[in-house]
Amino acid sequence: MGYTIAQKIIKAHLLSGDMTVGSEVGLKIDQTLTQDATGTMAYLEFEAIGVPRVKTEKSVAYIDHNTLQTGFENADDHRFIQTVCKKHGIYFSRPGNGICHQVHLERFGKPGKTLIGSDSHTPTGGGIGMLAIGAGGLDVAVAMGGGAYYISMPKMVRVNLTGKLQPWVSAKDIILEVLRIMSVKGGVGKIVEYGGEGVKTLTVPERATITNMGAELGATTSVFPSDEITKAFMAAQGREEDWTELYSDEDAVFDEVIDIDLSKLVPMAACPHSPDNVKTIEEIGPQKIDQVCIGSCTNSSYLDLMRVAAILKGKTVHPDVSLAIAPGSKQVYNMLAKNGALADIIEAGARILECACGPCIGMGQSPNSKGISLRTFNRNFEGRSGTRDGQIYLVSPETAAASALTGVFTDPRTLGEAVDIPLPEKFDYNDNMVVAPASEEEMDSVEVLRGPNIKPYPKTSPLADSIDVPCSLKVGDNITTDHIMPAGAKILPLRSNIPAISEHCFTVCDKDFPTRAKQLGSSIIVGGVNYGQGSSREHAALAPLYLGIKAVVVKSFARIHRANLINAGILPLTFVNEDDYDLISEGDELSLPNVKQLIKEGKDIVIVNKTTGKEILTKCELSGRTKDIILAGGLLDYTKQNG
Ligand code: MIC
Ligand code: SF4
Repeated sequence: MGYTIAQKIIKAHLLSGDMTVGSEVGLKIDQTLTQDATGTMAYLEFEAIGVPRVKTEKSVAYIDHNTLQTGFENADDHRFIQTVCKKHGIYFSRPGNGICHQVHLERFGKPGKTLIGSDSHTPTGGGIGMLAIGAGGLDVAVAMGGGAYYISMPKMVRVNLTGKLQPWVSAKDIILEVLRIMSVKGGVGKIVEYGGEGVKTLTVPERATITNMGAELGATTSVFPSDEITKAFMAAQGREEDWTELYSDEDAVFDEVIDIDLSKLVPMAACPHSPDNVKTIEEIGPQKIDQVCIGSCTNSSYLDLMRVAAILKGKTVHPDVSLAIAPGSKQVYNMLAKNGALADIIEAGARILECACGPCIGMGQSPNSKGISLRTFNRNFEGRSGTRDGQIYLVSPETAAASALTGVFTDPRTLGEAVDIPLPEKFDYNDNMVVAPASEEEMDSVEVLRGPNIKPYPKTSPLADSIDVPCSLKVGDNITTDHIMPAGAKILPLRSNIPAISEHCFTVCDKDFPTRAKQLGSSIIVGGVNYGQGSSREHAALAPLYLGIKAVVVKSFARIHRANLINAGILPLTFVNEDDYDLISEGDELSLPNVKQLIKEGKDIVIVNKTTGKEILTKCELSGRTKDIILAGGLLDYTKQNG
């Protein structure tokens, strides 16, 4: 039996486990990436582990999220990350160099290698045939120290692409179609591999749009073959020697196959407030819009912005629309500036932002109240834009630019003859904004500079014999990490200060939660299906840890968040019978007798609702390793104990 691309990479990096679906496999990690919003914590954790120099082939730290410097906090964090990188063997991509995923694809990614990143959109690297996976900061810290990264062996999904996209239909429309078919939880426990004749019609930046937004499926990752098109992209980046060919075997076995005829796709949008709430632009109709934002790690490549520039050239943005554009990297920005496309964009009236995440993470450009905003980004969760009642639609750059001109949802196919932008033979690459680490001889003399906002990792404690605590919060289905630990310009500067950021935990759902949880001392949270979808931010586990949360009981978890809870020593429990969700109300007194012993023995855990007298059966599927992590009180303690 042959192997899929992902299975081939896993096999070549297997440190433990046997690749049986659902069982735990430990992988050797070749490359890591961090960004600044998760990076400060990841490097504090790396320091706590105590390995002097990273053991990976390449580790890169990017500054791209917290770039709005309205106080000392973000600049202090950047300086901390820069100095920590210098000391410990990590490359540092300076603010202004671009969004981690875009830059990593351009400059560092290599087909066939493993990459983990403390950001859920790390699968962007799958666009060049990497096994690129989003993880919590602590997992990245462990991998930098040479430790394995563990996943539960995923099922394999093949998305078979046939035909060719019609003019004006975009890679974004392909991933929107996949989301429409599979939903935001359809990818949990799976790796999505793209294949078929249609793959040959897609450039690397287009493939990367698809693997990037594959994160919204809940998938472990997504991957494309590494072929002649990949080779051409890498050669254009001056990195042909980093290219290797990679295909799945003819007789590879997939657990699921999805067929998409590219020629049948039309421009689409993910409507508020979920990336899988997909409709065609035609179905939405010519509704009035208020804002258009073009950029983010999904759609800010040179090809994307050249198409946008061509659409805007010689025209003016509609008077009722604010158009903001953030190029994905310095390379893209520079090339647009040199070839005149930037002038076309400026001339049309766009507001040009620095190359960073910006509005995608609520760092500015929040829309007006009830504002309809078309964005080329990957997430449209409620409130994420910074405007609680903002109505965010996720669209292709072509749809975004066309609509910015007309002031209403506009199908770009109405623009007439399509623009044909070829991939450049040579990108204008220059790594002068990447700072290399100190040499082994010099590293000891580097001083790590810490600002006063940087506070240590919260206190952990080993799992108690029994837990007797109330339920402090009950939430519904599809809770995102943006609900648990909101982002935005006001809260993001607190990412290295868990006590301060905890004051915002779950405030989107219940503004009194942090105070209540603190008053209760210790408590449990109850949730529905796909709890913790979205971002990889471990703060969505560390803030609850700080607020005394001992267990989270839900119908089902999203992958990265569940791993982050385990890493933080918080018990991730699932209802054996989903209907039992109804048997716990906020405020109920709960008891988990003998929980430590039951975890040790791998048995189901009974929650006694002391308020109602009802008993609820829950389970906590743990491998030997994750069991030990939970018993130790989290991955940091476990790693310190186990070396
Ligand atoms: C996001 O897109 O939600 C983020 C911000 O990039 C997060 C990381 C974070 O919260 O810092 C992610 O995707 O993991
Ligand atoms: Fe940045 Fe947005 Fe991409 Fe997250 S999804 S890495 S916030 S651009």
